[in-house]
Amino acid sequence: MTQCWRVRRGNAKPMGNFMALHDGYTYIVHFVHFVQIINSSPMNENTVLSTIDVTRILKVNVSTVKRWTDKGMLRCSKTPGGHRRYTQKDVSDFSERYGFGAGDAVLRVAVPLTGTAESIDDAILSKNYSALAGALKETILRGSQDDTYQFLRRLCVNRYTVTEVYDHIVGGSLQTLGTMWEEGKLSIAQEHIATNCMLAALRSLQNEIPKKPSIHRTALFGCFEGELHEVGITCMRNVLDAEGWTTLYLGPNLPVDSFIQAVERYRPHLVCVSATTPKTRSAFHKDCIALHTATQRMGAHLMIGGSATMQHGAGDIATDYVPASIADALRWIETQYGGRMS
Ligand code: B12
Repeated sequence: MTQCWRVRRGNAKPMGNFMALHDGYTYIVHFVHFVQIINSSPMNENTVLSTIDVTRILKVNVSTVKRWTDKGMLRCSKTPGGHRRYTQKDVSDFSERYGFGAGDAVLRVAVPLTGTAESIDDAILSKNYSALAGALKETILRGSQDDTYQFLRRLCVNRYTVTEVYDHIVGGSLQTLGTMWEEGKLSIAQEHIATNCMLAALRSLQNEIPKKPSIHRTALFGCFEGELHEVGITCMRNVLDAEGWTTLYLGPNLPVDSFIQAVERYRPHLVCVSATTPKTRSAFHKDCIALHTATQRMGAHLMIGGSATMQHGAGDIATDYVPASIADALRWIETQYGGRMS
């Protein structure tokens, strides 16, 4: 079990079993063990902690604490015998500065990070997206949904924004996977296991993320007929869901007539499509025109993302916007609908 404490201006407040990620507060997620330390001893910011105490609070090993200390990231004093001593304030300053929420139930990544000697903790602190994407790729290839979920959750606990996670780390890991498949280093079965693992983890993560109150806007998400690449719209759906939108997920492989019927029935404010491998350029443009006409008629906006938009001429596509990324889409949505996206 975990406890989450919300901290602002020195005022800590328990938040229940999970963290809220979107409201600009600093969250420090503690194991019950740490909560017990706090509860059992009268602790204040000058309370002196040993290296072992700090490893328990931050949920990292002794060598990581020593490395951070030696790099000057984590302040400490030394006893006459040369032992490191920390105050509670040293640890909370470190957490605050580096966004390292005490490692709540975190994944201990068993695989080495590809192409780098850095540990996963260092990669998180230094925002080394490619190392993190490499480690995430190894995790999904092992097919463990829980490890994948814990990996993504850990990034969120450490205050990675959803756009960083989706655009750089999730996107980067699957891109490398695609290259491996293209080079014949992966079987189709392995690729399917890995992608399904990612999709399942993204859904689990979404169930945990606190949602903003409803803003009474609806968005539809889908892919045209024959299109199976759905990770892009899954990410976008997660983001808008957390922002208080009502989201309806139509999924991959949807005939355009059914898409249009859904627009007429649910009257969304926004329709999001992901396109990666359309059957033909002309079929793709035909679907875009049909859907765009329908969304315009219903007063909705249409957004079409995915790599096909680059290959098939972003400027020629019948749509209101072609986002280059989730981050770009959020900026556009802010300009269209107002509000501030997290
Ligand atoms: C997973 C995967 C599959 C899975 C998809 C499963 C699923 N449920 O989604 C399966 C196994 C089904 C599959 C099948 C195929 N695939 Co495939 N696949 C991939 C892979 C490895 C990852 C795609 C992915 O999910 N990326 C991660 C997401 C997050 O990235 P993304 O889609 O680009 O989205 C990002 C942005 O573009 C944007 N975005 C995307 N959409 C949207 C929408 C909105 C509204 C917004 C705001 C933003 C947005 O936000 C995202 C985050 O930044 C890629 C490799 C790669 N380089 O991408 C190949 C890849 C896309 N596949 C490829 C191919 C060739 C195929 C097949 C034709 C293989 C075959 N011969 O059968 C089939 C076609 C299936 C079909 N009819 O659609 C090629 C495409 C090459 C090309 N452009 O022509 C790639 C690039 C692999 C390669 N290197 O050759 N594939």
